[in-house]
Amino acid sequence: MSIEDFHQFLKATKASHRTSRQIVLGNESADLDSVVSSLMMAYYQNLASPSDSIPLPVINIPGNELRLRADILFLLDRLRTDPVNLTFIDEINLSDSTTSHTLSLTLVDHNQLAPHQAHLIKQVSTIIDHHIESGRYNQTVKKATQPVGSTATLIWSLFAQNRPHELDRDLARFLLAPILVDTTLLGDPVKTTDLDQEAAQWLQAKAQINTKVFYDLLQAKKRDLTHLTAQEVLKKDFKAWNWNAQTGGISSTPERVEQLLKTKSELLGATKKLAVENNFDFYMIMGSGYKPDPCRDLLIWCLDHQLIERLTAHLQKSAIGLEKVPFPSHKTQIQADFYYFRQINALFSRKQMATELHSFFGIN
Ligand SMILES: [Mn+2]
Repeated sequence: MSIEDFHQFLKATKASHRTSRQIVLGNESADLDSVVSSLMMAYYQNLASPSDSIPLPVINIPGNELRLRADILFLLDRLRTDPVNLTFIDEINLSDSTTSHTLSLTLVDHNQLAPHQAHLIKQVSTIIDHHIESGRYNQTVKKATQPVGSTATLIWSLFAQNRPHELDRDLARFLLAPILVDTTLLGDPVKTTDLDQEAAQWLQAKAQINTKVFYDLLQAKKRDLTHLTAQEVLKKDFKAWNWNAQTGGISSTPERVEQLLKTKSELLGATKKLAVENNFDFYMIMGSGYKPDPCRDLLIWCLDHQLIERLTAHLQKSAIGLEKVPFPSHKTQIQADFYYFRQINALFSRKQMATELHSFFGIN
């Protein structure tokens, strides 16, 4: 089997995307892991059940936002995969009440639907994911969830166990990319598990690639924010949640907020705009960088002063840890309803932060 079969498969999914009822849905941040995993999961389902209708991988962002994800474009290009054969969430209609009951959804790289997709919960039939389970599905939902470094590791495991020969050099590179990026070249002590190591080793043997060079190229693409506006930086890696009584979101950025403010002076305005547009009670920007060691800072927008007091007290006591530090004022002064912190444990990313928020706000 070769990459050409995969390309033919994508072409076929695109040709029938308007009528497809079997959807393989990635998460709304549409990061490298989510995109690779939804494409490869749909491909796997098709190989495993060729007589069923073709599963449609759906990238859970509007098509015009793919250009914000240079690492994904780079990887697709290396595989000679034409983005024109990808299907984005704005190209299909999941909300048509006359037909939505006939949908069958596989959730990839998330197990809780985004707030604006929460009405589709009854259509979820399968979940493959590495986030903490929200546990809101009944037992008929087929689940493969495990707290590994990336969902791509779990997809690899499906292929390795059942269809190892379908992964050629190019598809091995495709699956390897998110595993390397999400585990920081298998060096992140919080995220990397034995299964990630095993997956990477198996894939490396097929991929015939210098993994360090490959990783550095992907990271450089991911971290380059030069040509993006503040709003695009926030939308590049964005997730929202509905909790019991609150709604909120987190944008992750590969630069510290302190650095970003130097080049994107409209950052505070763009943050507030996105928060208001989404009716958020709370919106957090998680900045990350190296100085030279990993470090993170947080910018939080919140209108409710009591809520932010209680929340930050909770986070201060958690394993993540917060320290209130002066706002780095370059040209911009901090505005009312904004709060700025240094994150004490810089190894904890949005995945762990979301877990803390779920326990603080109570899962919906
Ligand atoms: Mn992931």
